[in-house]
Amino acid sequence: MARRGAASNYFVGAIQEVPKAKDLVASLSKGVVLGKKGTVTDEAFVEKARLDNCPSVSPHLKGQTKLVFKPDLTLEEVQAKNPKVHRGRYRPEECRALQRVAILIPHRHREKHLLYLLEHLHPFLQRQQLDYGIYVIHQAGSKKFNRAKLLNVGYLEALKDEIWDCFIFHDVDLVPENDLNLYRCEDQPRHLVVGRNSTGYRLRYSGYFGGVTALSREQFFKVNGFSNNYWGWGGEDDDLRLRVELHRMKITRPLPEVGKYTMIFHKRDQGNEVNIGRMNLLHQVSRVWRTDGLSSCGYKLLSVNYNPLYVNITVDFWSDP
Ligand code: UD2
Ligand code: MN
Repeated sequence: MARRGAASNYFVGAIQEVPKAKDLVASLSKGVVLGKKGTVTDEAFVEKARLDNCPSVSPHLKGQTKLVFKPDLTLEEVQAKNPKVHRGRYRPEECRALQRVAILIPHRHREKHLLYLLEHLHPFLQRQQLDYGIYVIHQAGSKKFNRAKLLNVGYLEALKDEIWDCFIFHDVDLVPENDLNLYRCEDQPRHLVVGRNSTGYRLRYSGYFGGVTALSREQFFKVNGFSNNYWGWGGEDDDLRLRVELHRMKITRPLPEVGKYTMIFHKRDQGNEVNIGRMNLLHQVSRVWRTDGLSSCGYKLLSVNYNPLYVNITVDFWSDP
């Protein structure tokens, strides 16, 4: 299934500048994806062709679900409950999913949150009858955290496995409460978090674009992804909104009763202090978006592990301000 090779995981021995972001992005614009060697088996295609398309609304949706977070939950338990997920991937057996969706989760030192998210997200996505894969992009080292750059890495690396149609950029600590909040892309970028438990389920401000967003492969490519220059907390979500608006796209959201999330309680992490330069960066978006983004995203790829419930991509970055 994966196009990177047969091994279930591999380590990049010597630290090297692996990504050829420019090449990948250039080839995407030509409609070709690097690494695609026609390795998807013919049987898989034949089998897929035989299935009817899944309905636009899955019959398995439950609506609002009650979330329980068990303090002693283990990864083994979550794995045992998801026997049909392999290497972070699943596709419905009964029908052909309408979209291939990659969930990208930026991560460092939030293992418990990741466990709770995996526990809830896998069954949630399966009830939605999605052909999906979960990627966790882990920032190694103790440099300032860079959520946006990690998500750029996730996009570029995930496309080496599969030509995903849709990308969901997902905080590790946000758990969707309502199955009707569909994790798929539409003709405009979508912001899936209307409200959180901690803010009385109200939208924080009208242009708010943080937490969980859905952009198609083309929409994200068109805006050149996220900026790589937001180190520490804040601003990167507004920057992406400005990129979307510059391209005359219009953000849509689910209804308030549908776009509900529980944010697992946390304090501000060490290494993710508020970025006091974020307002200056936000003033430059229209000038720099072409040169700062997917097209200029350099990173050291340390490892890619195909775990049962998610693909773990570990990266390090060269510098922070
Ligand atoms: C808000 C936004 C978030 C982002 C952030 C500003 C919501 C619901 N979310 O989150 O999308 O725009 O503000 O940067 O409004 N993380 C780690 N380890 C760290 C630090 C961060 O894994 O040490 C990841 C993790 O996925 C986390 C995300 O980055 O959920 C955002 O960081 P946060 O949860 O500390 O920030 P928060 O809740 O204010
Ligand atoms: Mn948070």
